[in-house]
Amino acid sequence: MSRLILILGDQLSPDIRALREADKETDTVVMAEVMDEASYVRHHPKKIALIFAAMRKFAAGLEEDGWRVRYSKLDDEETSRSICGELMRRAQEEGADEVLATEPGEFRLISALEDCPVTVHQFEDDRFLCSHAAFEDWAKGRKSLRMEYFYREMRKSTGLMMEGDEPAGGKWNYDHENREPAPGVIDFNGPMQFTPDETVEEVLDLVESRFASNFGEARPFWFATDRGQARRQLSHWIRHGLKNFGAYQDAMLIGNRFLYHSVLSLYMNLGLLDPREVCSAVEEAWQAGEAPINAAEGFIRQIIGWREYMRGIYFLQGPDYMERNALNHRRKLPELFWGGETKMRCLSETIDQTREEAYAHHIQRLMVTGNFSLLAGLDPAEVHEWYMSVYADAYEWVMAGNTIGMTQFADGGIVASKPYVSSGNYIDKMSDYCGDCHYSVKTKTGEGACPFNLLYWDFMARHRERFEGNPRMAQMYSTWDRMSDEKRKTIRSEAGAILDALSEGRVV
Ligand code: FAD
Ligand code: DLZ
Ligand code: SF4
Repeated sequence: MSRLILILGDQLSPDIRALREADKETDTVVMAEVMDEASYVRHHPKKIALIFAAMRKFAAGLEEDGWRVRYSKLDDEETSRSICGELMRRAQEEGADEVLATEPGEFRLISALEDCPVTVHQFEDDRFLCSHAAFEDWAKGRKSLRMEYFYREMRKSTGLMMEGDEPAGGKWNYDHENREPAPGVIDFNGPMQFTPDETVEEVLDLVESRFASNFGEARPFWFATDRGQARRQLSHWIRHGLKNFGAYQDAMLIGNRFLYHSVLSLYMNLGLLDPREVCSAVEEAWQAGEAPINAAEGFIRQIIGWREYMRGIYFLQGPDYMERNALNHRRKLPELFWGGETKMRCLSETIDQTREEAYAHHIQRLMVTGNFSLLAGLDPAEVHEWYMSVYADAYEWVMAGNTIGMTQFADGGIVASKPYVSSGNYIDKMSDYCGDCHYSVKTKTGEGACPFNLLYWDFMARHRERFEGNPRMAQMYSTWDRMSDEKRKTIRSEAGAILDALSEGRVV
């Protein structure tokens, strides 16, 4: 009896595990665009278009390669709602009684495959550099699971940027060289933009007709949708963007949405690029003297450090991780996150860009929308769902640690040793947003005071019991204590007014 080989929309790697386990002569590959996947959150239309277009091209490539492929388009009449439904339908058509799959990156889908009436064997996804077992081993018995220590182990096990047992250049981490505001001139025009071909155009029409009410629009569309294009973007960025990636990775600029960022998460997360090949290409550029050590190390740390670590945390913590709410934050997500009016320039800039590109870089996600959500006490599950909905690179295995852990401190401090919060000062230092804002970043209280300034101290005061014992926060509490009673009262009452306005749907 033949078997089915399931390839999901983010498993578009030619050597994906399920294909390696398969027999080209007798097995049939199943790929399906299904409504359950396209709607478990209200994905940005650009993300759906990216996935469907890349799936169609990948399926065509497999056929050219001699595989028998059964591909279901979303608007085919017979296509069922779910991946399991499609497996059952194809199993009957093909007379197959088992399915080989690569483990999905989300508990929801792993359970759906386990519960599917047809037998599905799920093989571990070995596109990641750290297996579940290796992460569990690393985590076992540790009091704290800090990324930096995990990262060192990953450097050793991959050998990337190592000189024997020592890190290249003598230091594990060059982050202190990586915190510069944007320079006067940015000599990089951003990611390569690809003109939609016939396949992409067909998908864009489909997405426009079926997902018109989702946040954002499918067109204009320029993402790479196959491995060849993704590789061109990798080379383009290494040649022109990498050298300044390190220094300016925390900078934010009105009108420059990508700065020196690679915009490669989209393609790595889909499987079009392998994280190993990306890291090796960066290491080679550094070895050839084409990129400084702080850029190469900083980038490799994001991939073998943060990316692998976030996945490890997700699978270690389990399905209830997304429900954690250590700070008991309950405020509903305000309309401004969906493009509603706001007078805060940093938020409007980041959210407008997110709607138009389905992309924002790390510091915009962390220190603008994430910082604001935490300071405003927004419900972390709603925050998580927002991020899952609006970014084209969003998958739960990588998103959860970033939202629930890193930005919202909802896991009580597993990912972050202290909450990532800041007043307006940080945003002012790293961006040009404040100069163009209704509020004044230099004003701490009263008319026109920057909401980040007020909400920052209010957050510290609200959560004093939890955080005052944290040595990394002691200095902030002594600054707070040195303020006059009157000033503290004013801050709390003005912050309270902002929080009330958010809860009542008034413009902030
Ligand atoms: P670059 O700045 O060029 O960085 C290089 C690569 O490093 C990225 O492509 C990515 O693969 C990796 N990386 C960097 N930081 C992280 C991180 N914290 N966690 C995991 N990988 C990282 N990344 C996603 O891929 N998917 C998500 O759903 C996602 N959600 C996020 C949500 C929040 C609240 C935050 C703070 C970060 C999130 N990130 C996510 C991480 C990071 O913001 C994006 O990977 C990055 O912005 C993608 O753009 P880039 O490829 O230009 O990244
Ligand atoms: C994200 C996504 C979307 C939008 N659509 C599909 C789809 O129609 N078919 C499919 O196989 N995969 C899709 N995906 C990716 C899955 O949701 C993804 O595999 C899981 O979320 C696990 O990461
Ligand atoms: Fe954002 Fe405050 Fe700066 Fe305005 S002044 S852009 S609200 S940080």
